[in-house]
Amino acid sequence: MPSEMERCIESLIAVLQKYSRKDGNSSQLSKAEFLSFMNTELAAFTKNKKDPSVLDCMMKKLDLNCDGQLDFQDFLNLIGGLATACHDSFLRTSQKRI
Ligand SMILES: [Ca+2]
Repeated sequence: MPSEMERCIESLIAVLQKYSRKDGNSSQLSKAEFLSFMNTELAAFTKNKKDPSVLDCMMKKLDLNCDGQLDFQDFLNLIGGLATACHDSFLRTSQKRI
């Protein structure tokens, strides 16, 4: 039986692959795949962003080697940043309760 952490890692890989296989390089997200991923998997985040250029900016910032594709490390940087923001928000909420 995989541990909870091992299942989380498997999930990260599975989600990336689900979107990265749609076109071009099957292990990297093109811009279209990135938009599909964000609008499906992180819809709660994207629907608050009324300016569509926010996702363009995110893609450019994440694409460190500027090849128009997001590899697994770029993807982890995105998830890490969002997870950090969620964690900070969780800490702020729990501190208010004390
Ligand atoms: Ca791809």
